[in-house]
Amino acid sequence: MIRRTRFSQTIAVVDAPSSLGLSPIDAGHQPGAWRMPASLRARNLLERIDAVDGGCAHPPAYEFVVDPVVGVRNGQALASYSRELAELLLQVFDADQFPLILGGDCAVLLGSALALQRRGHHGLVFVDGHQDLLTTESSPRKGAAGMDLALVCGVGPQALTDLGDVVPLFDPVDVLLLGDRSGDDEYPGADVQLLRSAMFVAGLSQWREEGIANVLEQGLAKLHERGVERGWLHLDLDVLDDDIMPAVDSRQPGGLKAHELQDFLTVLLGSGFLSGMQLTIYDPEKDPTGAAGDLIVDVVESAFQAARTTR
Ligand SMILES: [Mn+2]
Repeated sequence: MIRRTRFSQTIAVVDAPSSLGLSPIDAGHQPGAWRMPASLRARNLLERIDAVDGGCAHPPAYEFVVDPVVGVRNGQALASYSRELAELLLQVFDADQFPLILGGDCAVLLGSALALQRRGHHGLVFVDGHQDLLTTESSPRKGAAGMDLALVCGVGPQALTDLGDVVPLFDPVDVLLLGDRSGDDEYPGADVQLLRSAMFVAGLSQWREEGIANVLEQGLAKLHERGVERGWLHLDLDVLDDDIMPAVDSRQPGGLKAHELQDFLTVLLGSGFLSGMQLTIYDPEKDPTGAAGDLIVDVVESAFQAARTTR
């Protein structure tokens, strides 16, 4: 059985308003994911989850051409930004608070992973509608937001894999890859297939067939056997159904219902496993009615509330 403890840590919201990992859809226009932190804060997120302000890691200027040295968009900027975000996160850990990072695109994972590595052996619960296992060879758009999982597991250009004291930042054996509905074929290459084969994988259909509590129990048991007692949650909001979360970079049909994500969050937050978490990819510019942004804050608020009252 999954451990059930009452979530009692102080949450510190950390802004990571970065679109550095995305490619521009409209020429000359920076993708709007960087607007997510301000958009969620304007909905009183901090008050609603009783969080403190953990500050902001401001990204360098967004460039519209692919970094010629790294072969990834904003490659060198991302390397320096990841170090800055990691420093901010380490301050939150030192204060014994629970960081909730508001991205930004999925490449903010590099900063989180770097900070976690400095705090011991951690697992990664990677919840995403995609696998983010693209490489400079397989990615047509050359955006790190499609490569982030490969990068933190050590596959990719050295400028973005060799950020810390040890490579990789996460051992793929310590990764739970959950909720994908894009399929393995989207991520060619023997190197990333090897990574995936080491991971605990449960895509959207398995999540539903087995039930998320069972899936999580198996995944956390695997990590427990390896001596991994703490971990990080990466939550790309594109894991949600396109009908309720169309305000994302890479849309695809289907996905989780809001209550399914909320149940998952409640179980995981109540398990005591998490050292912190991040929310990524919501783009307020693609949410003219504001309904998708409202939904995010509702789900997060309900999940923390339930985890705080779990007995
Ligand atoms: Mn993603």
